[in-house]
Amino acid sequence: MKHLRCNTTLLIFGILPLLVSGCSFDASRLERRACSPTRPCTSTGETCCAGFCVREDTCGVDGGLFDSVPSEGAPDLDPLVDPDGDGHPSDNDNCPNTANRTQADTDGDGVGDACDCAPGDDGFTFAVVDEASFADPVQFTPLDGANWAVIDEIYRQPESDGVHRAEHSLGPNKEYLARVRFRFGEGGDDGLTQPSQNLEMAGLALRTSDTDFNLGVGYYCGVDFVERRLHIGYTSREAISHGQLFLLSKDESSAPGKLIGQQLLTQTPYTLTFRAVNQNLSCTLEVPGGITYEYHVTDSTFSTGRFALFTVGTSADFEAVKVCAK
Ligand SMILES: [Ca+2]
Ligand SMILES: [Ca+2]
Ligand SMILES: [Ca+2]
Repeated sequence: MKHLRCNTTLLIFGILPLLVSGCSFDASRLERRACSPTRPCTSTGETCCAGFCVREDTCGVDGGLFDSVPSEGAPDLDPLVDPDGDGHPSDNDNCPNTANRTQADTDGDGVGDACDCAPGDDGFTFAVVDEASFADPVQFTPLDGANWAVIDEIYRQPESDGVHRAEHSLGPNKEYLARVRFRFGEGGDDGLTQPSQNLEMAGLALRTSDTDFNLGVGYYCGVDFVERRLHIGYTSREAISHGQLFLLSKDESSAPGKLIGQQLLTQTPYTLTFRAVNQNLSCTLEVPGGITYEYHVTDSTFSTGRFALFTVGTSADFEAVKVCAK
């Protein structure tokens, strides 16, 4: 295997100094598929470069993956000892099944960023699904039957009309952090309001009951495409009975939602995080370009029963879903 030596560089990543050898650091590259002489790359145009599958034209090129991973301290090991091929034996690897040569662990909880459900929050572990189990209907229930589909690890709601949810049961009275990347698709009739006032909303919900399967009681963290608002609100049984499924907030002062200072676009990736810690709930939207909008409420009676992806009056794609608990 070809080796290229780069100068050792000290980078600051969050508050932790991170020692890497190379010309740049790009965390996303460290999650690429590992390879070895006994486990070659299978995709057309890829080659095994310093233990990772990369495009042939980037191997050894400045800024390519090869330059971003340390060669020192990361020897080729027996695949039985180091199945992810990152140079760290599984017994001493903070993410044994994903190649992460730097062993970056931003929150210092002993679980490497590469397989930490919430890399920036100490103590959260996967509560519901990882990407591999996300498509498992036993673990994740599409309430709308065939209306939900999993295609290339993207959870897709193709129906633009009505309200749609896909849910998973959670234990009560824990702290949760849910994160998803989503894209709005075509808008339609929400089935709740006058056609001229149609909502087009997508987001995450934490419901207060694990038993009232068909009642949407609980909190939602959603983005209103038409009004360009970030909402965190509460849907009560009373609200449902009055047809106000996604319009009321338990904290009335938060009812208008937070105005998003730019036009929202279809087929554009937005990242949404719904965090419930110490009965403080926050909803955070990250838009391309790094701008973040956040909204939060406090509820001393908060508890959870189910997690849901939801859409109202719009089709949408959800991907990279993580639901974490502690
Ligand atoms: Ca390893
Ligand atoms: Ca690893
Ligand atoms: Ca960690």
